[in-house]
Amino acid sequence: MLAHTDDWGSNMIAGARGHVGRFVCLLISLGWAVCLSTPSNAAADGPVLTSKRDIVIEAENYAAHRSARHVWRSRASERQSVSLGCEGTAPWVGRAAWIEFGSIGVDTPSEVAVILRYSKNSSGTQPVYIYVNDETTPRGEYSPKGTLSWNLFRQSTEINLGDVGHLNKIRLQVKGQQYGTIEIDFLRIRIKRWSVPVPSPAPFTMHLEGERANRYTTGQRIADSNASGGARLCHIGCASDGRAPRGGVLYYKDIHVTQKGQLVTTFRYSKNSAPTTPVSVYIDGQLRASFMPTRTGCWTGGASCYTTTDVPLGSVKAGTHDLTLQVAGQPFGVLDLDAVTLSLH
Ligand SMILES: [Ca+2]
Repeated sequence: MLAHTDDWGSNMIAGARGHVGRFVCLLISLGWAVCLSTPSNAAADGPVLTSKRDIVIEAENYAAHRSARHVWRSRASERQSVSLGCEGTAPWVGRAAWIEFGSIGVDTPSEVAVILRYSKNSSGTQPVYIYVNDETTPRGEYSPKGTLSWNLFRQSTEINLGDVGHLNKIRLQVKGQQYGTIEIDFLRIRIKRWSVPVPSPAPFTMHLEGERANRYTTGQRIADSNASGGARLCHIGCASDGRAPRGGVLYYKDIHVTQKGQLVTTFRYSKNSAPTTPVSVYIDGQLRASFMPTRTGCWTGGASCYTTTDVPLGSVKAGTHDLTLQVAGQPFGVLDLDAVTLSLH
């Protein structure tokens, strides 16, 4: 059993090195202990943070190491700790060492800290450096205090590691000294600020092809390789031969606006008639704006025949709306409409 039964409120998690079967025990308020066995192959997946509670990993469950020395200690959690910083036998010469914990599995941006349970019975205050993921600069360091015996353990203060986009690995590293720098019993990872990103609603935008009006009483569909969707609605405001004025409406339905906001329509059109006749723009049957299309100099013949005009329509609620354009008649037409883009601002 690898978890700490005294770590109330902690995620009690085995490390990534793996053992044959493991148990996760939860103490509940009536004093019952509920133990769940997990398959041995689950250990290979490593701990997964599922709440704001701490992750505790036994030091001896490191995923990788250099010159780490496993030690049996009666007062250590699971009676095991890991010595860092020396090697061999007496006189225990100093040696650089590290242990790394992998597959920690914090995948949201968070501010994290670690707390070490450790012992130290060597001189000085040589620090332990703490690295995150594969970073080459330590995020934190901690100078262990003497505990009079390697078998007397204490907890460090909280060592803040700052913000991380994700947390997959933590490495504890020492330069090494005679008798060793530190023995680590376990590592506690604390999520100080749990930054679950709140997805902001996608900005609303909707593209309508002018020629795909659900209903229109003026205008004719015509193909044009320079038009959006390969076509536009021409002869809006005149007869099909382009001469006699003939007003009418264009109607677009099922405009699903995702949130409340200021709606702006952007019209793409061509125009080679006098700018004398405006376009009235309605939302849900209510007149919202009127704009005078700009003369572009040609109805068709290239992309330069088209221009765009932004027309603010005021506030709309989230929900389904419809858009109506209305023009009076004008010789040669008021505009050839290619597309309408709706957006919220
Ligand atoms: Ca079009």
